[in-house]
Amino acid sequence: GMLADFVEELPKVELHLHIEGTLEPELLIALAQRNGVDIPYKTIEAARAAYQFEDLQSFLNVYYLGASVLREERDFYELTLAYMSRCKAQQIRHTELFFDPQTHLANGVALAAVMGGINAALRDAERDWHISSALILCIERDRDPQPAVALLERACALGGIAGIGLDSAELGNPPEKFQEVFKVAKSMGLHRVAHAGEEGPPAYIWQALDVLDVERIDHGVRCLEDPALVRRLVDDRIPLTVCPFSNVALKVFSRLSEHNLGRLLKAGLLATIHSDDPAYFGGYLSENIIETLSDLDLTAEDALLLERNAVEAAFCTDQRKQSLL
Ligand code: ES4
Ligand code: ZN
Repeated sequence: GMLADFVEELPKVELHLHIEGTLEPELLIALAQRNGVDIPYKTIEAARAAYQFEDLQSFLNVYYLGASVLREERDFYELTLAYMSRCKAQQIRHTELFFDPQTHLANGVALAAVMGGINAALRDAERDWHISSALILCIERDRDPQPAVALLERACALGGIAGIGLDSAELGNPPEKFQEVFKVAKSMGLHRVAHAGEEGPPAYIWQALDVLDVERIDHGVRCLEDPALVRRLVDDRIPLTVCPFSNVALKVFSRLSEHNLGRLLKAGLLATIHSDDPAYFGGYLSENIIETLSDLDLTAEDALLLERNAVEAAFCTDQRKQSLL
């Protein structure tokens, strides 16, 4: 339809994307074979059939299993270049990628292999397709916070890190556990974001703001439960990187037409739409925007507002922002 055409052609910005969550079943099966990693699915169809989730934890189990086929630097290069080629096809001009180094280190993969592969693909996509990017190192909140500072310092020494994030199982793992590594990140001049208010309560969003000093909240959809928090987010123009397909797949909302994005925008919040783990949740950025706007009776005007919000929320230079508008 007309709205779909408009959104597909619109220059777009992705701000909430886990690179490991772009591992499509085809590449998953191919890498499992190439690297001799035993995974419970033998076919592409069996892998897709396993992508049915009850909540965040049931998803994470499948996601970390998938990530275990990534072993060599070229695996990370191929994964990232395949994603950047999707960006080219979807008119995504700037993308900010999360990665989960602790998972790969636990799998015995060197940090230099992970970052070397990702950074080389980002460089090639910038050179060949003029897609700008930023790489955000995610700390996994369901692991021990203690080794995080040394990891961050090692990653920064390798180059290409724009910011720090906080992801994985939210409930029972409040942001305040990660105060030290976020403080070090700020002192190093890094950007700071955290997943909060996806499954967790508004108190976790407050902590992300007040203890971790984050510049954006990833998800944040539960903020509407706390009017004082909404005032804070509106007054400080804190972006919320909302991922509608993810929220439905993980049963944060029962269906897309029940999503609260329309209410977030009406409250004056700086909400944006993103794709989170598109290989697992059924679509990339264009599909997320088109289906969400359509199911919530939003318009092309709203699509423009969402993309202007995303440009404002992006971690790139003002000059690059001008060229994205
Ligand atoms: C994630 Cl949807 C989501 N939430 C938290 N952590 C994650 N890591 C990858 N996807
Ligand atoms: Zn996420």
